[in-house]
Amino acid sequence: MKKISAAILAVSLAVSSAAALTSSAESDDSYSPGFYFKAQPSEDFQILHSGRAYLDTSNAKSDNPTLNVNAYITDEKELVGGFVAKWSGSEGVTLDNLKSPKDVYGVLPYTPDEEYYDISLACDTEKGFISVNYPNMMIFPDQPDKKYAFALTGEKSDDYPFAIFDASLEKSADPGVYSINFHANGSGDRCNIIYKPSAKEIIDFVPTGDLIPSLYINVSDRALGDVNGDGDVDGSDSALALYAYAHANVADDVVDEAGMIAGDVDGSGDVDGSDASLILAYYANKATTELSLVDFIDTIVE
Ligand SMILES: [Ca+2]
Ligand SMILES: [Ca+2]
Repeated sequence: MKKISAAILAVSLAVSSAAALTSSAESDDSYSPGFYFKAQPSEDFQILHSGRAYLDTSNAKSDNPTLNVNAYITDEKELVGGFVAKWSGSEGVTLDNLKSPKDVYGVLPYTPDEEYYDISLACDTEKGFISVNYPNMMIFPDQPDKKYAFALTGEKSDDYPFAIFDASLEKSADPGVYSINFHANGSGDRCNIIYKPSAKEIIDFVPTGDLIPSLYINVSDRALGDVNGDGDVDGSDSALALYAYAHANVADDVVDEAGMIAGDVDGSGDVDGSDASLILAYYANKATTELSLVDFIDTIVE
């Protein structure tokens, strides 16, 4: 907790030092930077077309299946000069093994002036709480030649995670949808981005909603697409997915939670006609393709 408090204090100091601080509510500037997660496929996790992760607990190799996740900032105009990102896992998700990009890749993603760089990363594994602070770099007005805004030095932000961490579940986890969520509410317990739309203006922005999408982890006790859990992915699974979609209010006794999770093969968050079609198309091509269901879907869905 000590590190987290230090991170909060650092940003408070940065904000109060800013010469011309404007709150986002008072500004008509419409720039909206945010954060997002991307999960990496691994032995126990598949990554669905939507970016959701999928875990089949019956086939997990580890007692604590572990998902490697990267956190990124969306900053298309490259105006951001500092931020605090905070997130936690839903019940059953343990966050751990937090690293900076320098730990992993040997470089920092934003490199205007490493001299001032003192990022802090804190992980409270008990509470499943992570806080990452890239301190405001725009607080040195006596050095106008310096470029204080972060500079993305790559072609796209996906090349540059600002933090890397693990999210693990128990192999015995109940089927359901788990998640990792950025903090949007509460003073001192929320995400915060400081950016500079013009030479004289600094904006303290709190990203919410679509600007900080959660990462979802779909957990089932059967393989993706095996809606009825008989060990195969075939036409009956497609039919069952379509039935569940058409009878959304009465399907619970026909398709259980694990089946509904397995049926959301594109990871949209729902089982619908698209999932039924994809399962059927995969089944029809099964004899002639070596692709997994996930890879097959990636080849035919935009
Ligand atoms: Ca089946
Ligand atoms: Ca779906």
